[in-house]
Amino acid sequence: MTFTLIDPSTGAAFREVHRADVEEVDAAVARAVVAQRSWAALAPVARADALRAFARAVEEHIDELARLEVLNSGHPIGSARWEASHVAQVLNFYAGAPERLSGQQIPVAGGLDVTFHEPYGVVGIIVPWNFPMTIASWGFAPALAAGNAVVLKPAELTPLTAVRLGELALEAGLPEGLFQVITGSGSIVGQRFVSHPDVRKVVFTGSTAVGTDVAAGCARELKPVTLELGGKSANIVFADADLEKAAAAAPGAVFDNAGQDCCARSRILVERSVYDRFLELLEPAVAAWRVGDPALESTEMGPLISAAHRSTVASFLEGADVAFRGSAPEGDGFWFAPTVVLAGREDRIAREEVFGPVVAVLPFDDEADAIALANDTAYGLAGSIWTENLGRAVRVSRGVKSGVLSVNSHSSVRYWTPFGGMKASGLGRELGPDAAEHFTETKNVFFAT
Ligand code: TAP
Repeated sequence: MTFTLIDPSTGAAFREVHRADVEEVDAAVARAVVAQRSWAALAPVARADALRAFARAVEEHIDELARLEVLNSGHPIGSARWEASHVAQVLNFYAGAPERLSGQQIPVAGGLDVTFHEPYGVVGIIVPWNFPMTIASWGFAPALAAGNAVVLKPAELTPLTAVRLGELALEAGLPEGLFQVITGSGSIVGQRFVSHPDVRKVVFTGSTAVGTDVAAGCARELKPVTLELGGKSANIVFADADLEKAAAAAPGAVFDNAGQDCCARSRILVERSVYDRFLELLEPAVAAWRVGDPALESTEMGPLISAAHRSTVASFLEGADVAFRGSAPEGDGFWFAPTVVLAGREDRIAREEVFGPVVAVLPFDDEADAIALANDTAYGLAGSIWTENLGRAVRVSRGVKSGVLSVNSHSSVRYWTPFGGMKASGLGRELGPDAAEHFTETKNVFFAT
């Protein structure tokens, strides 16, 4: 059985990929169990060296990985190169972890009490199609560093870079079976990660609906799960902000990766007194956003991932009050012009994740109203606050229930700082200094003397 890959910028089929069945998953997990035992027994420095070698192999193939992502996912080449180098940086960062995963020595009477960070064993990682390489690395790099083996399931739409990373791991000298990439469907391969007794932890990134099912399945198996789910993040612009700067930055915050970004600031909340002025500034910034051939260095936004997804995104514009739109190529490919909608608080576009290049603009009255409006969705992943008032920046950033916020910036992801969502946006944190520890269980041993 195979599935067909489509180039989203042309709509043309270009490759068949193997679809694994349950028996193949079970065989991969069995290999992973064996590989993990030897990997965990290695000296920490040997695991660190192996991860650095893997990082070097990725660095040497940045252009190749980036071009695969352009073809498979329609990402602009500049972004795709950043993504590939980010994978190498994540590997290098967590290569520092094996030698730092220290336990504690706790004072007790009559003996010695020590804690150990034990790896889970085999970790199953399920990733979506929007950032196939980077999101996979947020799971596999710290999981491997902590002494686990990894089975990784890429999305059916975008498996190519993950498959290549699996080959590069072997070429770099990682043991056979330690890091395996299994292509196939979520309902077969993903579900088997959830139900397989030897997969001892699951990391799931994707939609809130599927994540909830995955979490329920893991609960039945008493299996820990990290969930990175959807978002409806707010970009809050106060009247005292540098409006030119805020308006110039707003398109990048929502149209990056054609809006197919869990952190997309897909709601712009603007203080009522500067609402009209902000829209005047936003319009030319949206018009200037360069949408087109992802293979060109100058392109800022490529196509959507599929025809089906384009229909879903378009459905959000039915009955919507469109203020203005940018441009997009005509013809084949899943193109969609960046779109700015004026929305009411109860509108579907103001509450549900679009996962496309559509942003809803809403006015607010004061600081308390801004916080209430920002929190008025099921989600809580990211967000931005634009103000020149430091006290307000502190108050609002403490008041907004999101896992990742930035002030006078839209930055969300740095591999050395924690990342993850509140409410329906997820459970647990990836990245940052503690991520490797999240792939371990604490064991306590008391030695009587
Ligand atoms: P999903 O449809 O949820 O798919 C995500 C992954 O789960 C895919 O690999 C999919 O496999 C697999 N899957 C599907 N059904 C499954 C099941 N029953 N059991 C186990 N695995 C299953 O999401 P998507 O459409 O690919 O991605 C978009 C969503 O991901 C958005 O909501 C976005 O916000 C969210 N996202 C969140 C983050 C973070 S870090 N919070 C980052 C990126 C994306 P198939 O390929 O077979 O469908």
